[in-house]
Amino acid sequence: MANVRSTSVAGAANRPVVPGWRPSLFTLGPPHPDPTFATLVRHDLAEQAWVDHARAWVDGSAELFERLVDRLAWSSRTVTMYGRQVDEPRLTAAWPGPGVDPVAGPAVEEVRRLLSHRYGVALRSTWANLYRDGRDSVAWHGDRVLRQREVALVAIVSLGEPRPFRLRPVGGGDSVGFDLGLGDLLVMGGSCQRTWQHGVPKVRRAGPRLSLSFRAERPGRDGRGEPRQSALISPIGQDTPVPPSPQ
Ligand SMILES: O=C(O)CCC(=O)C(=O)O
Repeated sequence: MANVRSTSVAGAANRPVVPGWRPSLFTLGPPHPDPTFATLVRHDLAEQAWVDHARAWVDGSAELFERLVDRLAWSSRTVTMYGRQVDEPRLTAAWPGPGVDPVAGPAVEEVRRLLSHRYGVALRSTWANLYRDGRDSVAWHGDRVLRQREVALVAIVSLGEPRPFRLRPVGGGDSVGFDLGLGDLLVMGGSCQRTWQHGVPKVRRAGPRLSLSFRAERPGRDGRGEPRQSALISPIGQDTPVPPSPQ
C-alpha cells in the first residue's frame, strides 16, 4: 500500500463525530469475546489463502465501540499515493501494547489472548481504525510487511455498524465480501496477504464502524497461523466446533 505518515492528531479529548450511531439492542452489555468460537466458519480461497469468519463473536460490542471511540487517541494520517500526499479517509489509533489496556477494560486483551491461543501466534501488534461514515474507506491492499511472507495472519474485530469488507485475488478474478460489524471476527490466513488484496470501499450510506486489527510480528509456532489442535478445546472444557470444510 502507500507510504503512511501520521500528521494531524485528533486526540482523546476530541471525540470523533460518528453520525448515525444507534446501538442495536443485541450488542448492549459488558463486552466479551466467545471463547468457543461457536459461530466460526472457514472459507478457503484460491492460492492457499483462507478466511475465518465468526459472526457476532464479541458480545456487548456496542459498549466496547463507545469506549474506544471516546478514549483512544485518534489520528488522521497522511499517506503518499502515486507521489502525492493525501489524507487517509478514516481515523487510526495505535494500541499501547499487549497487557497495557488503560482504555478498553479487559475485553481487548481477552480477544488477543483467545486469538493468539487459537492460531498459535503472538498477536502483539494492534491498530484501531474508525470509519465514521460511508465516505471513509481503505483502498485495496495486502498488508505491507506481511505480504512479503509466505504465510501470515491478520485478525480483525469489527464493532459498530456493518460495512462491506471485500477481498480480491491479486492476479484478477472474482472478489468475495463480508458485511463486518456488530462484534464480527474475520481472520485472514495462509497466503492471503500475498495473493489477495482486501479493502473497505466507500458506500453511499453507512453508520460508523471501528475495526481492531491484530497482527503477528513473526509467523506462529508452526509458521502458518493455523488453528492449533489444543486451541480447538475451549478453556471451559467444551468442545469447540472445528471449522467446516471448504465452501
Ligand atoms: O478496517 C478493516 O477492516 C481493514 C483494515 C485494514 O485492512 C488495514 O488497516 O490494513
